[in-house]
Amino acid sequence: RLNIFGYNSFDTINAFLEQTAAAHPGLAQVQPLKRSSQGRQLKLMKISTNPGANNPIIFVDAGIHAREWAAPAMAVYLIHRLTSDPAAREEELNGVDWYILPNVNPDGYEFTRYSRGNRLWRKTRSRSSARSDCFGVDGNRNYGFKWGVSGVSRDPCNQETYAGPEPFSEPETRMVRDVMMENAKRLKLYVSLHSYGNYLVYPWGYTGASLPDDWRKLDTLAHKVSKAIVGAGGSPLKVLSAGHWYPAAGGSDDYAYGVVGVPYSYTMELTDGYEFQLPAKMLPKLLPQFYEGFKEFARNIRSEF
Ligand code: 0X9
Ligand code: ZN
Repeated sequence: RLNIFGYNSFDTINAFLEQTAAAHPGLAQVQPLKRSSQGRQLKLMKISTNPGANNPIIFVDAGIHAREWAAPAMAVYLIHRLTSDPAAREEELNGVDWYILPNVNPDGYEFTRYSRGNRLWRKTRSRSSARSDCFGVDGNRNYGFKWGVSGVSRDPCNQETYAGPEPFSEPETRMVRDVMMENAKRLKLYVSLHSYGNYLVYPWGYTGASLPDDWRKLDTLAHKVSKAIVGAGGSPLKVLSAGHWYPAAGGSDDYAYGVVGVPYSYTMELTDGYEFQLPAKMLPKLLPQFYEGFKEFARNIRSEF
């Protein structure tokens, strides 16, 4: 049974998606994607009051880094609010469709939950085959834009930033890529949820030496979102380019912006303290605060597109 202010198993989250779609036909729909390395079925939640309208799409994913538990919790909470709160139909869902992938690294996530796993595992759990006996790739170094040029390890046994044997070596990153590509025309905002540190960063992530031409637009919207979160009692977000924070190539944010052509692309790092191990009792405060940030995103996407 799902705990909306808790850390749920991947299976519980998937069941919640199906229950939500069944309870709100015509509003919420599940699109089955493919399977993770270990065979877990990924499901995309599509929420729309008017699926035929060709609305701009906001695409949110979470959990590419296994240990960052606050991220899938936020994605689940987003789905919950968008579908259960009647006010959302007049506001957040007015003229905007939401595609949410609440856990894009289920193998890693479940490994952080097993008592014989590792709570601080970050990567996927793919087997690096002939190359080594080590497991896993950093999904946020695995995307095919400027792959490998900065902030990565080439060593499959590196626990943090191994970029993989080639771009999109991981079924998990290929699935996110395919969702982006199939919806490229309508995709106007992409947010990848991570933790921790209260950052909202935008391209470029692969370098701190240059910025996109329209970085001011990305920066302005990010500051509005931060303000909305502060208005709800949250801490301000640190807004800057990802590469000015620290350069790291192969991230999903750069791919969305640089290859897919998504005009607004961000990585959002939830929480200000407790690092990766935010106690669940903090979620009832944190998640509604960040939800106000997502409402601000939606208001701006609706008025611009
Ligand atoms: O290093 C990352 O992948 C992200 N930080 S985390 O602590 N959650 O691992 C930041 C990614 C920012 N985007 C790019 N560098 N492209
Ligand atoms: Zn992360």
